[in-house]
Amino acid sequence: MKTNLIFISQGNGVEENLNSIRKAIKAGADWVQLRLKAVSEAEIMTGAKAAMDLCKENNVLLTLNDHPSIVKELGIPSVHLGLTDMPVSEARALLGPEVVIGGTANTFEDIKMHVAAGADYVGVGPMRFTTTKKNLSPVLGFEGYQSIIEQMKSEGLDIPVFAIGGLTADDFLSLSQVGVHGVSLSSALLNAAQPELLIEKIDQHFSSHTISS
Ligand code: TZP
Ligand code: MG
Repeated sequence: MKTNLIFISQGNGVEENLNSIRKAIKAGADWVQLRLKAVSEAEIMTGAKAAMDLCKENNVLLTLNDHPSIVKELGIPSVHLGLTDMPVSEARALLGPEVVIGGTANTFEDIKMHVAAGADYVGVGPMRFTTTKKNLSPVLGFEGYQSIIEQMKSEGLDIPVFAIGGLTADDFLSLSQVGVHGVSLSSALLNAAQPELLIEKIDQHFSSHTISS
C-alpha cells in the first residue's frame, strides 16, 4: 500500500458515492473512504457492503466514515471519526487493535487527544474552503500545517498527518516539505482530466509508510 492518499467518496446517495470510489480505484487509489451523509442507516449498510466487495476485489483499503458499529458488524478494516463522532478511545475499545482508526483534527490539541486515544492517523484540515463538507472547521491554510507540525515535533508527537480540504495538485510540494505525510482529497481527483496523473504526482511528493495499529 502506498498510504499517501485517502480518496474521499462524494455524490448524492449510495450509487454516486460508489461510482466516485470506482473512479478513484481505476485511477490507482489504494485507500478509499466511503463517506455517506444524509442517507439512512440501511443505505449505509448496503453501500458499505458494496464498497467492501469493490475494495476486496481490487486490494484497496476501505475506511468507513462515522460508523464504528457498522465497521464491527461487517468486518471493515478501517473507520474515520470526526470530532463529534464516537471518541477514538471508545472506538478502539469496541474494534480492537487491528482496525485502522483515523481521527479528524483542526488543532494541535485535537491531534494530541487522538494520539492518546490510540488513533493510527489523523486527517488535519481544512486546508481551505470546500463545498464537499458542510460545517467546516476554521480554515488552516498552509501556515496552519506549518505551525501544527512544528508543535508536534517539539512535543515528540508522531502520527501520520493527512492534509484535507480543498486540496489541489499545487499544494503537494509545500505540504510535503512541511512534513505532512499524505493527502485526503475528493474533488481534485473527480474533476481531474487525468486522475491517474494526479495520483502519480502524489506518489512523487509523498513517500509511502505503513499505516497499522
Ligand atoms: N473533511 C474536511 S474537508 C473534507 C472533509 C471530508 C472534504 C474534502 O473534499 P475536497 O473535495 O477534496 O475538498
Ligand atoms: Mg464524521
